[in-house]
Amino acid sequence: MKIVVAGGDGFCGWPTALHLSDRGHEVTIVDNLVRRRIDEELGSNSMTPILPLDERVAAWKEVSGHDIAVRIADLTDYDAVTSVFEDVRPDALVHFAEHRSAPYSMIDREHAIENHRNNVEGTLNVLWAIKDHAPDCHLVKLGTMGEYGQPNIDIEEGWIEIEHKGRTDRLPFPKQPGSFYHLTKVHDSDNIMFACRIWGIRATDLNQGVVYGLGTEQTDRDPRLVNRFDYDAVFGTALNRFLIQAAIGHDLTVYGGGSQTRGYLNIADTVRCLEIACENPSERGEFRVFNQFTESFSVEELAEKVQRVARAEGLDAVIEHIDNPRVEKYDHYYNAVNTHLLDLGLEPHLLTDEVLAQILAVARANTDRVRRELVMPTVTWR
Ligand code: NAD
Ligand code: USQ
Repeated sequence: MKIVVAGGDGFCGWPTALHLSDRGHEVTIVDNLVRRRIDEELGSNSMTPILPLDERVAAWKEVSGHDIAVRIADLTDYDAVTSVFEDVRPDALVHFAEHRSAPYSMIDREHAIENHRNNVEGTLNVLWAIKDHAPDCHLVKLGTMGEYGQPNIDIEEGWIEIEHKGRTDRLPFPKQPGSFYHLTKVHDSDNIMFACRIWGIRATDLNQGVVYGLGTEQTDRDPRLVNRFDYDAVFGTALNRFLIQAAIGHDLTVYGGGSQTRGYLNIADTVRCLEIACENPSERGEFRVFNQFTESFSVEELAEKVQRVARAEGLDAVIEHIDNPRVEKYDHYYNAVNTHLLDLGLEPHLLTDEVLAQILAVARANTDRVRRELVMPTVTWR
């Protein structure tokens, strides 16, 4: 298949582009490199030294023999988006190309608006371009489990059957997101669902949980293919941060009570989920939702797992409960359905001590690159 990977220079997009290319798909990466510019804005960096995009792609060609085309383009530039569709004529567009950090969206009014502009406008452009230039193209869009929030009922995959005053309907599952970033995903989902209904577009919304790890079968083939590994308090995510904190001798930063529970998955499963979604397209007019995570944990459980594995290697890994910079629920019910991807063949990489030890080893090999002043959170929700 001809597949565009928008956001293909990012943490999920780069290994997905390699994985799809390795499986024989004709891959084009579209990225405006804004994530690298945000590193400059925040004074942050990937813990792993990542090469410029053109050099990464050249290294992949050398290692695998496969070409990946690159278009430096911004999804909020409609002319650029339409020219991608006209030139590539993709069967599927995998859409990772958004600002993805909840704290980044909560820095101030300007960042909240920029998050909405970038994410909602970019996705609207993609929808209009599919309608006008590639009506059969399957949009595979990254949403997030955080769209649902933490309701006191089971979380279904996008839709829920409701009986109300003697009548029933299949309705979009209620959304209670926890940041302005997560809200952009809700707006995207609504826009995509509407476009499917009125224009007959085919789309899959992948409500992904928090991704951990960094390596996949493809990125591990050569050091030049290494994935980015965020550890700072703005872009770093819980489990990866705990592992890096253990590696540098920093206390593990559990926010507040620690009972906040989320769905998680290994980056090795992210790339496989994207392959499954692309190779099993939704029908024309269908807005399909998959909950893309494999296991659920509280942040306290994650910190305890990291502590156990780190202590076995002689590291301190003290768990510290710090004031929660966010506004979020503790001790909440959490039970989300995730059967669609499993039914289509996903075989999860589960969070074992061995997996944790492998990620910790990469973190320990790169401690000299960590800027310790970026580890404690500074952005608050209040
Ligand atoms: P990332 O920030 O590492 O990568 C995003 C990429 O998109 C970057 O390379 C960036 O330069 C590019 N981009 C952003 N806006 C763009 C635009 N307007 N035009 C072109 N390129 C643009 O993020 P990630 O962790 O790889 O996440 C990818 C997607 O998956 C996001 O949509 C995110 O919301 C979603 N997601 C991520 C996680 C996670 O834990 N990382 C979990 C659930 C969902
Ligand atoms: N947390 C800590 N300590 C830390 C960092 C986070 O306790 O040092 C807690 C947070 O308070 C939260 C949980 O860990 O309760 C998850 O936070 P996170 O920063 O790991 O992830 P989140 O902000 O939810 O965002 C990440 C990605 C985002 C994606 C989302 C999936 O950055 O792109 O959409 O995971 S989900 O959580 O399912 O919405």
